Amino acid sequence: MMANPLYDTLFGQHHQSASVFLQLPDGDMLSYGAFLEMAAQYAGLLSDIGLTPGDRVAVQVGKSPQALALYAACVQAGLVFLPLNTAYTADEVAYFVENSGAGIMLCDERAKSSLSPIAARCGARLDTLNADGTGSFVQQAAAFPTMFDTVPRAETDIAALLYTSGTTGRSKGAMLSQGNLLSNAATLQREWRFTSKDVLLHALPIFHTHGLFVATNITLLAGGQMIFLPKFDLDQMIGDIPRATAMMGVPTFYTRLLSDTRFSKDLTAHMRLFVSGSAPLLAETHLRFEERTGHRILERYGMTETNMNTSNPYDGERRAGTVGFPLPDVELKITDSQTGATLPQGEIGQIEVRGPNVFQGYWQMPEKTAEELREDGFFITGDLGQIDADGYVSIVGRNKDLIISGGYNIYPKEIELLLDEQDGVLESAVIGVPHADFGESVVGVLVPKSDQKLDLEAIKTRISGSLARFKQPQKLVVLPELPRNTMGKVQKNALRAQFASAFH
Ligand code: MCA
Ligand code: AMP
Repeated sequence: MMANPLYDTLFGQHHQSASVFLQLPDGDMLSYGAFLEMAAQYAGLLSDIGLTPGDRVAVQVGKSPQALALYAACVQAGLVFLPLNTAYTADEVAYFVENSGAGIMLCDERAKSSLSPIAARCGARLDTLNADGTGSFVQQAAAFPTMFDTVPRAETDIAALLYTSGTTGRSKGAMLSQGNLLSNAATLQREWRFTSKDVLLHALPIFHTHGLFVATNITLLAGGQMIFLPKFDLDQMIGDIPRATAMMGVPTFYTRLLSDTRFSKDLTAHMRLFVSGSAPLLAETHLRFEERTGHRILERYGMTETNMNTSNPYDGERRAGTVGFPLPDVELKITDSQTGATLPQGEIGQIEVRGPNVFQGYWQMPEKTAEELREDGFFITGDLGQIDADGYVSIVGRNKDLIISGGYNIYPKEIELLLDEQDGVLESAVIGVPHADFGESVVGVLVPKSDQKLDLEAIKTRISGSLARFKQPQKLVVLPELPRNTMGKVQKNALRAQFASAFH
C-alpha cells in the first residue's frame, strides 16, 4: 500500500530527477526535481499556516509553473485543490470560497483589493501568486525546506474540488478522489501511448479537467515534458509545434490552427497525436484537418464529474462526429430519461457512466448528488447519445440547458436569473447559437415589462460586474414575448432557430 497513492504515483517517482518537466516560453527549462522542490516548499507553508488534511485551497491565479506546483503541494500535504477560472468576477469567487469553506485563497495581486473583504467574511487567509511567479505566497514559501514529509492519504480521499455550474443556476463542487484521478490518468496514458519521450504542447488553462488532469496527469505519469504556454496564441503554437509530439485542445484550437496557412503537413509531419475534447468537434473540422495535415484528430468525451469516459481508438479508425468507445474500465449505457431503462442499441437516450473515474458526489449537496448519481454507481451525464452498430458513441444533444463556448460551460439559468433582475425586464431566455470561432455563443433574449423601453447598454454594463466576461451575452435582443408550448415552457429551440444567424 502506498502512503499517498496520487502523490507517489504522479510526483514521487520524479524526486531529484534532472529530466525536463516544463519548457517555458522564455526558453527556460524546469526539471522534475526543481518543480518538486518548489512544491515541497509550498506544502511546507500550507501546513505551517495550520491547514490540515482535507482542508480546501482555493486558487484563482494565472497559469505558471508555480500555479501547477500548488496542485502538487496540495496533493503532497493531503489538502483539497480547488482551482478557479481566472475570468470569474469577485461575486462569483465569493460563492466558491463560501460554499467550499476554503481555509486559504490565492489570487493575483490585482484581485487582492476586491477579494480581501470576501476572504475576511469567509474566514479564509488571502495570499497572492502572480502569473510571473511572484507574490506573497512564494515569498513566504522560500523560507521552507525543499523536502516535505508526504501526508498519508487513501485512494478514497478527496484530492480536488472542481465547481461545475448547475441547471438551477447554483454551482456544485464535484469531489474527485485520488483514485478517480489516478485511474483515469493510467487508462489514458495507456490508451494514448504516452511515454517519457513525449512533449505535449500545453496551451489549455489549468483550472479545468482538460488542462489540469487530462493533460498534466498523463504527462506526469509518463515522465514526459510539456511546452507550457500561458494561453492559446496562434503564432506561438505554430512556432512551438516543431518541438512537440502531441497536442490537446478544444475545437476552437483546431479551427484557429486551420485558419492559418502556416499550419501545414510539413509543420505537423513529426507529430504523434492531436486530441480534441470539451465540446463537439464538427465532422467537417475533423475532415479538413485530415486533408491539411494527414492526421486524424482523436476525439474523446469527458466531464468534470467523471474525467474521461470515451475515446476514439489510438490504433484503428477514428470516426469523425463520434467520441469513440467507452474507456476499458468505464461502463456506458444509453437510457430512457423517464424510466431509466436501458434502450436498445442504436436508439437515442441519456448517457450514463460508471467506473473508477466517477466522482464521489457534490460537496455538501446530498440531494443534488442523489439526483445525478444512482445508488448503483451510474452517473447521469445529462448528455444525449447513441451507440452505432460498431460500438462508437456519438453525442447527439444535451438533456441539460447548457451552452459550451470555446470549451467553457455556460449555464443559461445563471444568466437569466441576473437578467430578470434588471430594470424594466419582465423575463428573459438565454440561448446558445452557432459561432464560427467559439462553436456556440450566447444570446440573451429580453422581454420588457409593459410600456418599458430597455436600455441594453446599461444592462450590459450592470451584469458585467457580476458575470465572467465569457458568460456575458454577446448579443442582447428584445422580443415582446417568449415562445411557449402549451405547458407554458419556453421553447428555446424556436428561439435558437430564430437567432441562428446572429453571428454570421
Ligand atoms: C475568451 N473569451 C471568450 C472565451 N474565451 N468568450 C467566449 N467563450 C470563450 N471560451 C473572450 C474574453 O472574455 C475576451 O472578451 C475575448 O474573448 C478575448 O480573450 P482572450 O483571453 O484573448 O481569448 P482567447 O485567448 O481567444 O481564448 C479563447 C480560447 C479559450 C483559447 C478558446 O477560451 C480557451 O483556452 N478555452 C479552453 C477552455 C477549456 O480548457 N475547457 C475545458 C473544460 P473581450 O475582448 O470582450 O473582453 S474541462 C471540460 O470541459 C471537460 C472535462 C472535458 O471534456 O474536457
Ligand atoms: P464540464 O462540465 O466542463 O465538465 O463539461 C462537460 C460537458 O462537455 C459534457 O457533459 C459534454 O456535454 C461536453 N463535452 C465534453 N467533451 C465533448 C465532446 N467530445 N463532444 C461533445 N461534447 C463534449
